[in-house]
Amino acid sequence: MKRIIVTGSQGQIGTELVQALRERYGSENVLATDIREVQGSLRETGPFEILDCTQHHSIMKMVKDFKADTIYHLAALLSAVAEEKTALAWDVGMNGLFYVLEVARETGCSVFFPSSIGAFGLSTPQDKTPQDTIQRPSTMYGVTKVAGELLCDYYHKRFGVDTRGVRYPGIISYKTLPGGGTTDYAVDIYYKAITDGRYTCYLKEGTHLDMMYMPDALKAAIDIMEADPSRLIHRNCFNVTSLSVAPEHFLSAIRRHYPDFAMDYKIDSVRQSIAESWPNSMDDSAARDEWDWQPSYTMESMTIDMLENLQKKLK
Ligand code: AKB
Repeated sequence: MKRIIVTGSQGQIGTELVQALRERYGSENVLATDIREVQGSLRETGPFEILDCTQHHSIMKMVKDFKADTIYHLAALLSAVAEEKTALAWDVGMNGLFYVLEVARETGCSVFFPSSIGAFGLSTPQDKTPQDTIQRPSTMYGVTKVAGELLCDYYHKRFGVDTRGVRYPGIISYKTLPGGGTTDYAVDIYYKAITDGRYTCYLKEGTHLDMMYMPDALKAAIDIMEADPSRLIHRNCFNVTSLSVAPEHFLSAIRRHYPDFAMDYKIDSVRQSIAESWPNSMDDSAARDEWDWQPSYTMESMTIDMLENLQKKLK
């Protein structure tokens, strides 16, 4: 059975990935870690430790004490907040990953690293963005993601570390809120549909971005780490996507269930320019070919599930 450490476990993906990993591999085999103390389900359902992943010795001690063989390294700042806190974004995004890879090299751990659509930039082809293409991002988040992809490839080729990863699109979930991303509107809109019946969107109508429902994002993280390595040509940073959507598509999908739901726009120039530098839609055929990636949710099935669960949660 795998012995897994998850860093950044209180983040949007971490909170739910820890539960999914505990269900699959056994609670006692999945150590959730974060720089902040945690209460609630992460602590109640299995082991939890404070971990600052910018400290090599702390990661090494944690891996040795837990006898870990796999690290899901999720600690990072999201795109909009990384533009505010560039030094911290670099420290967590780059130094954190570097130390995780060093520990993996020394101990033989496998490493999962989540890259993002943020690893692309304005000079990238925006429609059906290929797996291998131009990557000149204009954000600190994007710089750390591209460098992270390269570093993971380097540690695999140079030292044989089993590094794997995906490029996530915006992720939508009713359980955990994202914190400071460009795609956060796609979560906020469902909350506001239930609580206020209206939403003011900070991205322009027509701004297409890739999105994915959380259960598919969790499946991608687990499936890539379980994939047969002899089939993997790319290994790190596989494009994975489910939906290519703009704000008005969420409006229509929600209106099918809440006909009076209304939306207006007040554009946030920082997040709008980040969104415009990202793909409209990614080509994820490499992931489909090399490890049988396939998302399960459509806009309609995701919207029904989000609204049903948020009704229970918020009322
Ligand atoms: C963000 O908006 O920063 C993230 C991402 C797409 O990487 N959700």
